[in-house]
Amino acid sequence: MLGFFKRKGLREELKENPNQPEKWLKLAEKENDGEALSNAIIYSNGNLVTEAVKIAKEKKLIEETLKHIPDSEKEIKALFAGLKEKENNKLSRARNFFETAFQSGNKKVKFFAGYNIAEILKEEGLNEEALKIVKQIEAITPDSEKKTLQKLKKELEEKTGKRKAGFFKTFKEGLKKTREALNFSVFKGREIDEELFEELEERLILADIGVKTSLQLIDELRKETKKRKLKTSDELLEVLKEKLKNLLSNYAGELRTENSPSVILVLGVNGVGKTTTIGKLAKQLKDKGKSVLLAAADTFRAAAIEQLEVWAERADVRIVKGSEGADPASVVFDAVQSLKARGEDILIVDTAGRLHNKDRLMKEIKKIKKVISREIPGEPSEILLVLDANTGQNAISQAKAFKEITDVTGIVLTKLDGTAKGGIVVAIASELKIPIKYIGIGEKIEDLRPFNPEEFVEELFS
Ligand SMILES: Nc1nc2c(ncn2[C@@H]2O[C@H](COP(=O)(O)OP(=O)(O)O)[C@@H](O)[C@H]2O)c(=O)[nH]1
Ligand SMILES: [Mg+2]
Repeated sequence: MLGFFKRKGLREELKENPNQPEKWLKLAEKENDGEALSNAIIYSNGNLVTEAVKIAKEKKLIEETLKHIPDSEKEIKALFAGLKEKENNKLSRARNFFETAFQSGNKKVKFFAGYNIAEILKEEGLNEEALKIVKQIEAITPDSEKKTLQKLKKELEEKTGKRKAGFFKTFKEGLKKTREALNFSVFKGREIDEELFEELEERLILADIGVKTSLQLIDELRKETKKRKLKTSDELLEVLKEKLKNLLSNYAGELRTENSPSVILVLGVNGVGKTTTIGKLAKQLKDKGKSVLLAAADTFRAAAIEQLEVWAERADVRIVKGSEGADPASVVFDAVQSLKARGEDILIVDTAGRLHNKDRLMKEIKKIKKVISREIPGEPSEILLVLDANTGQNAISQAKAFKEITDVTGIVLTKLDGTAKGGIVVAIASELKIPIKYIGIGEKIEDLRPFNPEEFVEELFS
């Protein structure tokens, strides 16, 4: 009896005061009511679409809901029309509808449309295309759907050969320690107060985002809280996420390799991961169809030359080397000649970064650059500085020292997998203003990844 009155009560209440999307949802779920479900979506401006899609599993309810969504809500209507056609197994019609819904400005509608497109493409064996869509919607995945999307992504990566089952380290694993250090989850579901700001500030500093940048971020968050009248920590975290993405996307960039031939000069102190990075990069460029040559211009130690030889073999590319103690610039000269003679695309130069003798290093780099630009005008097109994320704030000092020696076109940040100091990425962007081009998250060839700020920030908060 009581249940009956209650239910009746809810419907009555909504008649009088319809702008209560959560209650419409409740009613829809209880009574399998398409009109209520449509109201839940419309009154929430599409924000309850995640919950609505879950409820609308049966064909009949999907059809009922579809009838009640007004035509003016073009994308939401298309989403449900797509669900209906998919249910009827009319996949190409469904896909057309989802494509329309995919244009929605509402992230949740866009996500579900994209997810369904990816599923249909997979069904049709178009795995590459499906993976492309998955990557497009990754950054807008609602929390509740993250696992599902990652599962689909993994499957597609395995199908397209981008991942050998259970072998590659995922990006998620690579950033595990930093994510744990930041541990943003403890800030969820709280009120915004002074204590929250202080804890958050401390957390940012601990993750090596840098004192200056952390203070700046917190300051901006305080202002935004007032301006946007933020109430909960969850809203605040969303704003922080936005800020980090904006900050980082100003300092991300792709490797320039359009010129043929082009030369990439790789700098950095001993042990940061130069040779390893060069090996990984050589393999990746080769897989893209480029012909690659390596120059072993770190002639300081015989072991360094041997190590590059091992990588050349692994990546199946040629190497030019001198003997231990040879003049690095003369090795580079030989390599450039060889590159030109064979008409190869890209030369990557490994160097010895003995920063303790700055004058000597400066002269050495200057000489190498001169040899290159004399033989191939306009080159080197990239001067990459490799930094080890484990060294935290020290990496910033190293970068500053190298900037005084030569111009740097991009940064490779290695060993993010072994450190909780991944926040250094943010410090690099905000303090050095040099684009981060790659990050290293392990020792294997596949563990060098182009730096993607969206993906990076999402991982930190996941
Ligand atoms: N875990 C991890 N180790 C790395 C990464 N990059 C390089 N290393 C390791 O760091 C060590 C030094 O690398 P190496 O390339 O010889 O540094 P170089 O002296 O700058 O040439 C090696 O043991 C590499 O395997 C990375 O992204 N993650
Ligand atoms: Mg080396």
